[in-house]
Formats: sequence, structure tokens, C-alpha cells
Amino acid sequence: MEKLTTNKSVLDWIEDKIALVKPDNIVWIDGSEAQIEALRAEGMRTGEMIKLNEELLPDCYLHRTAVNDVARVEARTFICAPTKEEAGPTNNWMDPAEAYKMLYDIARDSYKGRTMYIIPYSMGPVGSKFSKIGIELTDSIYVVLNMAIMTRTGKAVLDALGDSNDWVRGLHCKCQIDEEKRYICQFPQDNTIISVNSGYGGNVLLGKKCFALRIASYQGKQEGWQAEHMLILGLQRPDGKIRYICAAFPSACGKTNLAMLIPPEGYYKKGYRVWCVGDDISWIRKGPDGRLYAINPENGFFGVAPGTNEKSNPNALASTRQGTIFTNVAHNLDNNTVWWEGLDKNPPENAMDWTGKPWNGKTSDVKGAHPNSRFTAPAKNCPCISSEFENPDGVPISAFVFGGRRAKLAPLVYQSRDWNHGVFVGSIVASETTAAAAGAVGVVRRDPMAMLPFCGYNMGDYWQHWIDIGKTLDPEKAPKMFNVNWFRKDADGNFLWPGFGDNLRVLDWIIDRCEGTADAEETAIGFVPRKEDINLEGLEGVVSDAQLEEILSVDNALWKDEVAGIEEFYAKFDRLPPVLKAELEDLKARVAE
Ligand code: GTP
Ligand code: SPV
Ligand code: MN
Repeated sequence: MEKLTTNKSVLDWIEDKIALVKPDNIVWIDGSEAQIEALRAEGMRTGEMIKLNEELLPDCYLHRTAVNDVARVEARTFICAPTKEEAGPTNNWMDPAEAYKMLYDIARDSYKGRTMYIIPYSMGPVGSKFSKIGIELTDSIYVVLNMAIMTRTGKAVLDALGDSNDWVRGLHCKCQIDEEKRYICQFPQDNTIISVNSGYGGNVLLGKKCFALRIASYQGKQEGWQAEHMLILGLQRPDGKIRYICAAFPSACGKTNLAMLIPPEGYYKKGYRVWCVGDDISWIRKGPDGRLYAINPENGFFGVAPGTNEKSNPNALASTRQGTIFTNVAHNLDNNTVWWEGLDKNPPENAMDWTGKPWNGKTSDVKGAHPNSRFTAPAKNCPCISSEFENPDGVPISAFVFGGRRAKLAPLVYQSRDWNHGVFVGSIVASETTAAAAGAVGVVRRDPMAMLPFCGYNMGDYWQHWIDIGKTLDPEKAPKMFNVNWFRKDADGNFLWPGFGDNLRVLDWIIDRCEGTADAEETAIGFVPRKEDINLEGLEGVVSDAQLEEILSVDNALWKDEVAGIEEFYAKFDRLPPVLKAELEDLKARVAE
């Protein structure tokens, strides 16, 4: 097949990898619909893809991963910086030379009998000053089809690259999906990613977490911008103005849901709307007017399926009705569609579970869909996609919001006193673990800025980068910083806050605070709304005044324990910014009052 570029750095690198993995065939992904259609057909032939009901779900496919390969593997993910110190205390580290040797030994000859797909892709609109280019080599049709949804792929990307050497190298080898030899390795200094023995999303769609967060966070540190695990939404209020919010929550903690929120009825009627710019990743840099601007580098949504339904997130559901790949959900054999827990109250009886075994949703006591089953849907399908989605200059950010799953402690919302205090608030995010990563679920751990698994360098330096960005901003123009918690529970384990669409009530207060039009009470941890500042209209019988008071309460005694936990966490960092140490001392003094 004809090569799609004459770029020497690209051709040399590919030659080298061909010699290593020895594919039978080589296919350049050109970005044409005809080629994608042919690959879908090929995927059906090999059994990788199951075509779903063309009438009900046009151009949609089901894929099942190996049962040992259903989530990101943080324990097997490495930052291969020259020194362990550069990777920092929160990342696994491997010496680059050792890592290359080990990975090349695993990858050697692994494409024999297989095809090498060469995927040129752009993170961000092709040609935007925010955007970056990558090339992923893969032996998986599933990866090609997903990348074609999640990124901008094809010849146009190589044309935009021209002769440049500024692109991220990505090698993915399925090998035998051996979990003992599974490694996801980032080499930030070399702009290189190597992923072996997996076929699951975050491990193998190399443009996403590996590039757009781990490599890009490092690039951002060098070049003066930021790559964050943040959704971007535009909140339109009755005055017609749209203000943009970036929010960082850990994996499976509500980014996709918040990004596509539908306002409660009363708000909707008044003219409130939420427009989705992105649901997972933000690339952020200062604009000519001194404000921070963000783009979403992705082109689709790789969303959590379970819990997505007509009520919780109709926009996400609508996004999956066409051109979507479903991974590890249940297969309804009666009408050749898909099902997952929380879709509706009518599970199929004649079905296959996510592992491909016969499954009766009415009688079975095992789940039909894996808790981390996902949909890969084109962003353009989303009914509330922002008109700014393709804007190469991004959108101006009014607020940064951090959050996590905390059954206790963190109030529904609070605002930081200033930028540095906001960085502190982001740095102390803690959240219960979810099914998005292999390992125990429901264990509270620190996940600073929701970047614990995704920061490509020393987290201490990353915090310093946040502080340094703040120094360049006029405080009047800097985004205000907040923390939210949709997941507070009562003594019986019930959520105290209805969440989903009703989170708009909190966003409304956040924007009011940014505009200086809402009140708050100053507490030890920051500014918290008084109960009359959150509008409960329409929530009668759902959230009582007493409940609202409870979820807005700040218990200094509990926060004293939290301070001890933060001290323990911070103690791991040789490179803790003095500013954060001072913020911690300040919090300690305030909760002791
Ligand atoms: P990643 O794609 O892994 O980064 O996840 P995400 O942050 O986009 O999370 P997502 O929006 O997919 O939500 C994950 C889970 O949290 C789903 O099961 C949702 O139903 C649930 N969830 C989302 N928002 C809320 C909320 O406001 N309240 C409650 N109780 N649950 C929520
Ligand atoms: C996450 O885990 O934060 C995801 C899914 O968004 S994955 O692409 O697998 O990382
Ligand atoms: Mn994510």
C-alpha cells in the first residue's frame, strides 16, 4: 500500500517497528469512510465486531474484550522518565533502557500472521494551535475503529504534520492478552508510548489517557500549558450568556453526566441550557486576552454504559444511537440490540452477558454488562454538543471544579479563597475507587485533580506548575476554583443529593460566585453556600431543608482527621511546593479554632 507521507521521522520510525514486530500486511488509515466500512466488515469476519440491528442502532457494533482485560491497569502502567525522581512518588517507574528492552522482547515478531494498521491522528481540531499529532501502530481492528471515533484520523493529519518531528509515537501490540506481560509504558522525554498485551480502551486507545494526559501533561509543563482530566461544559443562563466550566472528577465519578446535563424542568423553562464541549480531557492555555481557554482534544465519548438511561443522561444515550461501538455490555438476542444495568427495568431474557455466555436478565443473579462496560460514540451525535466544539481557539474558562466520591466529609460544594488555595483544594481530592481501573472498588484514596493515574511526571512538580500558571494570571481573569461532592450519604447509605440534572443548581451558584452575585459563608475549608443560596424549587419531598443543611455542613472535628490524612499524603513528596505546605498549615489552624 502507498505510504501516506514522505515525513522521514515518521517513515524511519515505522520501518524500525515493522522490523521488530514483523506484520504480514500493512494498512495506512486514510480517514475515508470506505476504509472504515471495509474494516468493520473485516472485524465481523474475524469475530472482533458483532453488527447490531441496523434499523434500531445503525452502524453500531458490539465488542467483547478478554475477561481478564476490562479496565485500566494502574499497577502495570509506568512512567519511564530518566530518573525515578522525575516520575515522582505516585507513579510506577521503570528505567527507559530497561523498559525498551523488556517491551521490545515482548513485541518482537508479535504481528506475525497479523496486519499492522498505521493510524495518524490529531488530538484537537486539525491545525489548531492547541492540537498535537500522534501515530499509533496497532494490530487491532477494534482499536482502529475506536480511534476513528475518538480522534481525527487520516491523511489530513499527516498533511498538517508535514516534515515536522513533533509527533507522539505509539506502538500497541495485542500479543496474547497475557495479563502477566501487560505493560502500559509512557516515555515522556521521547514522546513515546508502548502498550502490550491488552485490548481494553484506556490501555490501548493511545491518544486518550496515554497521550492526551500522561504525555501531554509533561509537554504542558515544558511548554507552559495544561492537560487535565476535565470535562468542559457551557452553562447558558436566561440572559443568553454562556459561561464555561472545566471539572475534574476521578474515573467513573460523573464527568460525562455533568457535561451533558439537562436542567431541571423549572430551570429549563427559564432558559437554562448545558452545552457539552468535552466529557473527559481538557487542554488549557492562556489566550490573547489573558484568560484561560480550553479545548477538548477528543472527537468522541468513551463513556461508562451502566447507569446511563433516558432519565440520568438522555444526551449520552442519544449519542449512542448511531455509529457507536459498545464494549462488554449485554447482547439482547431477540432484537440484536444491547443492554446494561440501569438502562431500563426490562432486562432481556434471551441474551448473552458481557462474556458471551447465555444470560437471562430476569432470572440471573450475575450482571449482564461489566460495571466498566463502555460506549464509544461520535461527539457529533450529542444533541447538546456545543457550537464551540470545533473552535480551534477553545472556550474561555470561568471556573475550575474539582470533586470526588466521598460518602462523608466533603460538602456539596465549596469555593476556594483564591487560586493557590484552589490548587490546594484540587491537590487534596480524595475519592472512592471505581471499576474504571482494575482492583478494589470503594476504597477512599487521594486522587489529586483526578490526575493520580494520569500525571506523566512528578506530582509535586505538577502542583508547582498549577501555582506557576496562577502567577501569570490577573486574579480578575483567573478562573475561580470550587470543589463538589455529589456522593454524600446518610447513615443508611442513601445518597443525600439527587445529583444528575439537579447538579445544575450547584453550577448556578458557582457561576453566581464567579460573577459576584451570590452569597456564601466562610468556613474553615472555604466559602460554602448558606442553605438559602441553593435553590430547591421543584425538589420538594426529595431534599428537605434539613438534608440540604446536612450536606452543606462542615464538621471541623472530621476535618481534623482529614488534615492528618493530608499530612500523611504530602509526606510522600520531596518536591511538595512550599505554597501547598503553607495552605495545609493554614487549614490545620482554621479547623483547630
Ligand atoms: P470516566 O469516563 O471513567 O472518566 O467517568 P466519568 O467521570 O465520565 O463518569 P460518568 O459520568 O460516566 O459516571 C459514572 C457513574 O457515576 C455512573 O454510573 C453514573 O450513573 C454515576 N453518576 C454520575 N453523576 C452522578 C450524580 O450526580 N449522582 C450520583 N449518585 N451518581 C452519579
Ligand atoms: C477513565 O478511566 O478515566 C476513562 C476510561 O475515561 S479509560 O479510557 O479507560 O481511561
Ligand atoms: Mn476519564
